[in-house]
Amino acid sequence: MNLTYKLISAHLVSGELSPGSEIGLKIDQTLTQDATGTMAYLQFESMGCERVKTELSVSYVDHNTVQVGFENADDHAYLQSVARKYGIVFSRPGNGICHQLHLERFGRPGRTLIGSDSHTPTGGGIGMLAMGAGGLDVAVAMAGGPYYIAAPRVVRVWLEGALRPGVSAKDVILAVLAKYGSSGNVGRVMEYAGPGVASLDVPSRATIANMGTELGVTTSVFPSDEETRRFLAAQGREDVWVPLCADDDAEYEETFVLDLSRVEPMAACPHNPGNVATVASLAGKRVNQVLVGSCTNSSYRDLKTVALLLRGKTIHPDVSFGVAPGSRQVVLELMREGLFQNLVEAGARILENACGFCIGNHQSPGTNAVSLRTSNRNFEGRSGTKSAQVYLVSPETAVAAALTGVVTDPTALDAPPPVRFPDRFGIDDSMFLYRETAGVGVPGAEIARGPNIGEVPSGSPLPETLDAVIAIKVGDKITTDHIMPAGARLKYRSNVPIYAKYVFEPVDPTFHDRCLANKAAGVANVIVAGESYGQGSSREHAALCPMYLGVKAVVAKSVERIHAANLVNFGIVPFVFENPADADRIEQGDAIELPGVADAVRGDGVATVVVRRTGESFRVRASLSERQRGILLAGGLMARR
Ligand code: MIC
Ligand code: SF4
Repeated sequence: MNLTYKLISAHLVSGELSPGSEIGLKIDQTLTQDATGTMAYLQFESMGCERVKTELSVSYVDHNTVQVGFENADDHAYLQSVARKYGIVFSRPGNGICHQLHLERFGRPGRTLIGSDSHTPTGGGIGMLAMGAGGLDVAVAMAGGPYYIAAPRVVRVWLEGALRPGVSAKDVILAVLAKYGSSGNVGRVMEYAGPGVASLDVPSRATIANMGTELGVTTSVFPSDEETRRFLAAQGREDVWVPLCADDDAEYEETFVLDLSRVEPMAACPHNPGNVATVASLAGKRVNQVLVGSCTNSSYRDLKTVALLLRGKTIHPDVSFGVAPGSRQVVLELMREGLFQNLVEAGARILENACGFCIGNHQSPGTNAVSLRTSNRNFEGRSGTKSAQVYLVSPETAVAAALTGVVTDPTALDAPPPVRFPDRFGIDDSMFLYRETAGVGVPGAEIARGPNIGEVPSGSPLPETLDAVIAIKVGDKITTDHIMPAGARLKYRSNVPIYAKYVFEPVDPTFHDRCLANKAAGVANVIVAGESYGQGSSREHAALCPMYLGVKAVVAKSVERIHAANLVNFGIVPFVFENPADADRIEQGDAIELPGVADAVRGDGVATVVVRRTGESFRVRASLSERQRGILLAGGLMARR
């Protein structure tokens, strides 16, 4: 058996482990972050549980920490009070980024973890089966319910050799992205194996697993070995270590052999993480901004590398250079070693231990600026500046550009000294609250509900025949950042009627008004899209807010995994064209009818779309499990409960 199937088998509660069929998994741990967490906990509250039923649930505050206006602080207070009441550990704002912190302090090899954030697979770096999910699915898991996925096909990435100085884990995952692309990998798991694994420390493995998300896979998994034990021991948690690996004769869908010694510094070019080129091919391009941080590259390993490379140097005068550490532990350790000073002395702008720039919350680049970032997503406009050109690079490439002012291959500069890890990090968990009441809670404790905390809307049953208008028609690779922008709009996450005003804002700001007019006229809204609809974030608001606007179906060429699950949870049928060329037979504004749509959902998922303008019709299909059919007919999971 491969490692992925071993982890699944140990947690299987329903279904058959054959690729593509729906399986239910017991979930040991959950995590939430604030931007998706408020909705997840409102949903959890409505489930009437006295406390969480998982082994461990942690609520992190790392996304909305800029706090312009009262909304974010109200959300934080709500989250803190919910954590106390229901037995959830609460990570205070300033403690760090959820995935980095979870890896350091709570992750356990062999356990399942779901998180209301798409980069939850970071935990795969220590042999967890860790997956991103919508907030409602996390709420269900906290209430003791299983998490459902399609049993995956497993790709083996066989690593040989070792990385050259100046080349690091980010370059490895970009090389994997260059091979597999950022779409077409739904239903896969990437499992890393081979002699090269031992040469990668845990933070490097976590970087690779983290950005596996950009491939669109369900998760990525590394074995748990001596290196994992060393990492956990340095965290004072050696007791949770178990060895895990695939059997020698394990089966895979395919094997991709990657010789680490041949990996070159890579960059993902604007505006997609799958748009990969070598750094050497971009050398000489002028750079305006360099930012180090995000859950991909903000570990002790990464920031120490940056600090060592910057020792005694000064940032180029035309470059704005910022560093957002992944956790307080990283900062404290670098301070103890006298290295944090290197960053400040070099002229770095020290940013909060949080997502910050990665989610476009601040540090938006100037008009047409070139920004090199160590984060994982460079979708158009995500930085807050539509005309900006964002490149995703390793910390080594980031420093090279920050010092020279132009894109520079770091292997052409002085080699960075190897990073030595402490045998034991200075452990200070004081910014994690309620560990003593974890799993127990304080029943009866009061919940802090400021005016920004809205209600969770619930959907209406699917009608027998759907009378609808194509409210919008979009192209390929539409991300959840297009559908439901974050950045400056993030603070409305807890208030659906307000946040819904911004659905499709970057594509067509009139979408909201059109939808509400159709809804008022008793006509449903349908979204038509191309390949890989709903790439990127796990944010369920990209389904919840459209539901609020009366969207009942999406018809796309393909839909990404987490988004498809979120659509079902909120009563929106995720159809795909039987014949993708039919997308040309339908236009925005077309009135359409789907006769017998509820019967189709009850049955084989195949429905007919009749286009009133032309009188033509074509077929669409939704691949649904029995469970999903029930949810859709009821109008969503909340409507059914
Ligand atoms: C992101 O990187 O896009 C986010 C913000 O972390 C999202 C979650 C969200 O939208 O709150 C994610 O990746 O799931
Ligand atoms: Fe935060 Fe960026 Fe990671 Fe999302 S990708 S969790 S915004 S650091």
